[in-house]
Amino acid sequence: AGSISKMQAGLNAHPSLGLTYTYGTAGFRTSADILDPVMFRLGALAALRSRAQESLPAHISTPQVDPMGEMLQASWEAHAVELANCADEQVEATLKSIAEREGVDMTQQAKVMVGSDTRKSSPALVQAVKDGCLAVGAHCEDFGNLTTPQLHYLVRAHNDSSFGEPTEAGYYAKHAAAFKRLLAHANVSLPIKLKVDCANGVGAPKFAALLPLLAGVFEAELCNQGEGPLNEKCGADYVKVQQGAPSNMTFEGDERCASFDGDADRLVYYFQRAGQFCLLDGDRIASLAAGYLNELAAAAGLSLDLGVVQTAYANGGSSNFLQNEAKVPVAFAKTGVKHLHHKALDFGVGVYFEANGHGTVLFNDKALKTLEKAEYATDSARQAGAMLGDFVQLINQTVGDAISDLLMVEAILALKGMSTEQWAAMYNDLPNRQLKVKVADRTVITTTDAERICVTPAGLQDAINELVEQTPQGRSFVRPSGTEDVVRVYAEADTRENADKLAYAVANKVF
Ligand code: 16G
Repeated sequence: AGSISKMQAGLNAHPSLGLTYTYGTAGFRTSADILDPVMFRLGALAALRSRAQESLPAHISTPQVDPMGEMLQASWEAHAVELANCADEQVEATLKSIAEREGVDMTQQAKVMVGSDTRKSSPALVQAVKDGCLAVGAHCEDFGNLTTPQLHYLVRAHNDSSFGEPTEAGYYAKHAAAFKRLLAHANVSLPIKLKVDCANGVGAPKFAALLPLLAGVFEAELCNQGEGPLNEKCGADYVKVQQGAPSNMTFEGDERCASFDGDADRLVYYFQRAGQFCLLDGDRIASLAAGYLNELAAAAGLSLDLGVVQTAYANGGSSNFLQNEAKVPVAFAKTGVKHLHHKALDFGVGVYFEANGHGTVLFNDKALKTLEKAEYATDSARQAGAMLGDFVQLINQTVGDAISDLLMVEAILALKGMSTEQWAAMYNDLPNRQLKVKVADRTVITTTDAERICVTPAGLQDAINELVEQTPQGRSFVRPSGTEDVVRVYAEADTRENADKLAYAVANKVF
């Protein structure tokens, strides 16, 4: 009876608004004003998820996360939708039914870890999650403000002590130590200096908290630290889509700059070349990382089976470079981190990045065993092997992490003695254009082959093929967005003019 009254109290405090919620890419994506009942129910669901994994904590931010710090399993996404949309009177029965279907023992202990960002809406949403946990008798630990990847790290470290200390301080210590061990091998003048646009998000205070641990080795000047609205005219997405600098940031010459996005899971770089803005996106980060980690593996005499996972948005220039020049296998996955992450685990070392700057590098069990058991013939091979081990520590393998990815890029550039200009010269991007098209029902568009081919409506792919054939180095695809009510169009070609022309012609076929 006690738990029933707690549930009822929770439902009274977080009543249904009678709305229908859909689960987009990795989360319920809608206005914070209407998320209160959803977060209450997700708190209860996360407790069940935790129980399903024998008391391993699960965590919640709007994207839900599994106990090993990875994205929520697909079957549980369906449970989340069912629970978010049932009537208040049905919440308890729905939870019971999900528990039965998943074979969850409701008497098991449960723990939920929750983090939030700097937005005004956060405290109320966190309270709703806590009440949801309380309603089903689960323990909820509130970590306060965190970047999304920090929360993934904490969940993983909590469940796997070999991963790191399960505290925020542990996150900083682990990454700073690995970075400094790597930098000890670099022949560059220190400290390395960088300007970082923090998108007015939670990345600002969190990155600032790391910097003292890197004193003397690395310095960053932070902009957009929260004085304006989140992601407004700043942040990784703005910079990538506008192909221009964020506001409130000035830079000169070849000064190297980076942008996080609002929750610090995306990273892009940029600088100026002869007064021209020059973007280094997720494809560039993947190419840099894949090339260098392959060099280290070769120097260590190890075969680690490294590959890169890209999405349809990867610039053709990068895919060509990787496959034909760097001789790295490239696999393609659908947009959305969980698809790339999954595919990356097929490789020993799976480098996955979306062009928008979201990604990481995964070392699978086989690769980790190879590293652990390696016997080295020479000191330099041993050193290369140790450095690979340091990259395993430096890279947040739970999910793309702007802070950890930034340190990885800086370490590689320093170790290679490579300038920003040289990094940008690895290959040339094909000019490209992205458009969004509003249609009555975007679900009529379905795709296959990692979203590169359109299956329905009939005839659309033929029309795209025809336009692409008329365009030198042309490539184009359309897909329904997973986060907005639009259809997205991508086109690339030999010139900016041709890329624009192709994109608009394809967009016209979508109507
Ligand atoms: C989400 C995805 C991101 C993807 C984007 C595409 C996660 C954690 N995030 O933000 O990876 O690039 O959606 O959005 O998976 P779209 O479907 O609207 O183009």
